[in-house]
Amino acid sequence: MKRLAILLGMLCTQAALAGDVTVEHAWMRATAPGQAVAGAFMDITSAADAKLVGASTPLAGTAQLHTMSMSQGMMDMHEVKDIPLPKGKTVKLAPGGLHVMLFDLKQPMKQGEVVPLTLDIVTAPGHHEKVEVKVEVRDLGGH
Ligand SMILES: [Cu+2]
Repeated sequence: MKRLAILLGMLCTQAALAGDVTVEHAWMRATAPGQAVAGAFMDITSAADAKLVGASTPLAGTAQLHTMSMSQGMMDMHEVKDIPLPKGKTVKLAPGGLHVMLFDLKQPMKQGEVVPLTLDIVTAPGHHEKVEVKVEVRDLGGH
């Protein structure tokens, strides 16, 4: 009986960890030959207050967290050190706003391909959680 209780406790812990962060609608645009930089977009929902602090993919040299804002009538893009994920709220990374910027793309990204992206999310002080995301490459026509 005691053994069963321990086992159930372990299962519950694992389910809670795996269900902490949900990522949906991850996508990026197809890239032109020679294009080395592209943004990736997605909807992230965390069950607890957390923050996205980084991302990586084997298909790009580096990835940064970016935001866009209007500055003196121009769209200005710059790096942010983290993206807050308030409990239960869906944070949208979308064109014209927050995004994951991929640099030094190792190959052109074609429509229908899937780019594996690992998100580094801090769910509690000092506790990092890796979330694997499949980024769908879409061709929206025109560059
Ligand atoms: Cu950017």
